[in-house]
Amino acid sequence: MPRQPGQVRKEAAATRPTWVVISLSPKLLGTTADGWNIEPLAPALTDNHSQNTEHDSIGWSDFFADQLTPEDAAFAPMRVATVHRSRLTANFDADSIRLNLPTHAKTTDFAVGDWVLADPETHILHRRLAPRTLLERRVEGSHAPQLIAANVDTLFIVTSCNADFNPARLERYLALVNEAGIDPVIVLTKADTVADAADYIAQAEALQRGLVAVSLNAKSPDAVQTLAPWCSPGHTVALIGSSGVGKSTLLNTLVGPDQDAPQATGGIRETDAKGRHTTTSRSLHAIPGGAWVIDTPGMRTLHVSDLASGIDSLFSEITELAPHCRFRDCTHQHEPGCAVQAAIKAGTLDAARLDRWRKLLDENRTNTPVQTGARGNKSVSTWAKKR
Ligand SMILES: Nc1nc2c(ncn2[C@@H]2O[C@H](COP(=O)(O)OP(=O)(O)OP(=O)(O)O)[C@@H](O)[C@H]2O)c(=O)[nH]1
Ligand SMILES: [Mg+2]
Ligand SMILES: [Zn+2]
Repeated sequence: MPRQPGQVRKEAAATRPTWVVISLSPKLLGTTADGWNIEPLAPALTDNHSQNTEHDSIGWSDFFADQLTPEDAAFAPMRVATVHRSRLTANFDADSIRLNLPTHAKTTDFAVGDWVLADPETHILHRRLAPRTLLERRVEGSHAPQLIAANVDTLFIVTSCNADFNPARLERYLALVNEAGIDPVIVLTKADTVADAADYIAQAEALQRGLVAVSLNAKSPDAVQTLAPWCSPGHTVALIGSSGVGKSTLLNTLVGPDQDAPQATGGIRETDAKGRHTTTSRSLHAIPGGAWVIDTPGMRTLHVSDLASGIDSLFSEITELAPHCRFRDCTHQHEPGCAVQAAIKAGTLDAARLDRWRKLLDENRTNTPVQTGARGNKSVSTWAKKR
């Protein structure tokens, strides 16, 4: 079988725990009086595989097992590895397979990282399991949001210690990631090109309360150690950021030197550090140690829409001051008794950050569809979450 983009190397995958998929294959699944129960099957598996019988070791958990019904008996869970216009591939039984879509299904309804049920022989897709987390973004001119990645535990927002570093753009990514309920980490690549990355780390960590930023050389094997706290077995991380920041370089380092199909990487323009959009599709990869990593194409624009709560938590130091303003509808511009302006005067809040907060909120308000309720009440749409 020709190797698909994003395919997990069979040898590498074979070293990974895959028992959950095996344990849920129809041969081993059974209905008990009280419904599905995969637990009793685990001991049988331990005969062949004495370790790694933990159900979450490949990212599978009770969250997905609880969605199975007796009607799903003939199907096996598989994890979507790549999504293309007309085809999907998935990891199943330590192999990469092409999923056959039923006529009504569209590839755009699936995200890399999704768990799906499919026939283990024909690979005909049966259904998608509801994801635990879903990163999606609104694309201008399209009603449906674009699905970026599913079932991600940590989002590595990747930027470089060079002209790519831009607090306002990082804030946009953070708002998106917050809204999806995923933990963000800022990963500063190209630390080897600067004398000291400490200033970049400090600037990045100031963007959100509790935010962690790390710096590394994406080409160096040391990067594996730096990112290890987020790459424990069964965990899924995704790399997002603009083109040329080193997402695919980092992915190759995390997968290690033995892979036969490394991700392509490309140079950047000297003048402004912009990349060439080398990666064109999202893909899921197994890495030694048992985590999964999703590589994504560099984003050109990040349209801010329907991210009100993500923006609120991003700028929590401002939103927490607002109730202390004298007027409930204070715009924090010229009103007397404004707690936000007082914080700026006292030097505890950065005026540039207030400015960026206002711009992001305005943009979000302009782009978020407003729905008219049953009694004519206007409410902000939560279209993305209602699908
Ligand atoms: N010196 C140095 N170069 C790096 C580092 N990370 C990436 N590069 C280089 O930066 C360029 C772009 O790297 P890619 O991995 O292709 O970037 P990308 O983020 O995947 O880009 P797209 O696929 O276009 O989104 C390549 O020439 C890499 O060798 C790093 O930490 N240090
Ligand atoms: Mg790339
Ligand atoms: Zn105010």
